[in-house]
Amino acid sequence: MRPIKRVAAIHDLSGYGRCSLTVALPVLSVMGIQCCSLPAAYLSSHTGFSGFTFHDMTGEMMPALEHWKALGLRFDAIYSGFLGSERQMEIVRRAKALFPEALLVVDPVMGDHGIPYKTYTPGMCANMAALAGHADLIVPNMTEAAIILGRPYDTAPGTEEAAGEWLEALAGQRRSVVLTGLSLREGDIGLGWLDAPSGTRGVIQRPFIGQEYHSTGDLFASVMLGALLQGAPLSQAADRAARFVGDCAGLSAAEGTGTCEGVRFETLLGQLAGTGEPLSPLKNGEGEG
Ligand code: PXL
Repeated sequence: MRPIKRVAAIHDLSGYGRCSLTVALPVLSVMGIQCCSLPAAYLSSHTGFSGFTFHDMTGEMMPALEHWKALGLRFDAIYSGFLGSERQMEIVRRAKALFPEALLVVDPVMGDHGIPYKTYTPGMCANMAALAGHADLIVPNMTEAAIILGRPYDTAPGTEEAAGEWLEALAGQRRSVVLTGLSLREGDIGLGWLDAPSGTRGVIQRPFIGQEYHSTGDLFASVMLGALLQGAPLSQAADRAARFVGDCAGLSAAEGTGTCEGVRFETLLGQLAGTGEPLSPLKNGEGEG
């Protein structure tokens, strides 16, 4: 039996609001991937709601990573998202040093619509941009791409050619990039992708559902990573994730879900299941390895 794929997921845990670990855990699990969680902070809700509580977990992070190392764990990917402090960005880099075999996937969560999230200071944004520079794959939205590149948000690309230039700039010489929130035509939304190992790039556009929901980037990145670890090439993994997010947004719009609550993915999770290897019965004495 193929050993289970394993991800170290370093994001916040927000009790309410469908983002970060509360998305990554169910998505990766249903796709047959073990999601080992390293909560960077506990929030009662994501920062889009007023009055949220915030408990920093920085002190737990290196000891947890060292414990995983002592247990002899290996990771197929280290997957980071929303982080709570500059120090945590350094910890993600140290995680990669501890587990060099892992693909470093950085969703450089910093903001949306040209505005940083409430807890993100300029120093944190600079450190996140530096962390992105060490990643194997980054998944910025337009706001985050503009911050990383030091370009004004209102110069974000609206043509395939301009998107290609942003992708090349974000990729540097070695990084793969999926740039979300790319709209090439009125009524469409999608992404641009650049696969560094093959040197290929392209765009994907889908009809815009008409409502923007909170934290769809977290759902997108988690599904895409799951598909990548199942063996899909980057373009197919991104397409799968875009379709799933689109389906969840469509359901949310039909059900009247509040945009701050994130998209209703729970009842559609089954769409993601069963695409890994066929299950084989466990033989006596066979463990996880
Ligand atoms: O979806 C990104 C995200 C993740 N985690 C927290 C957030 C946000 C966006 O606002 O507030 C806590």
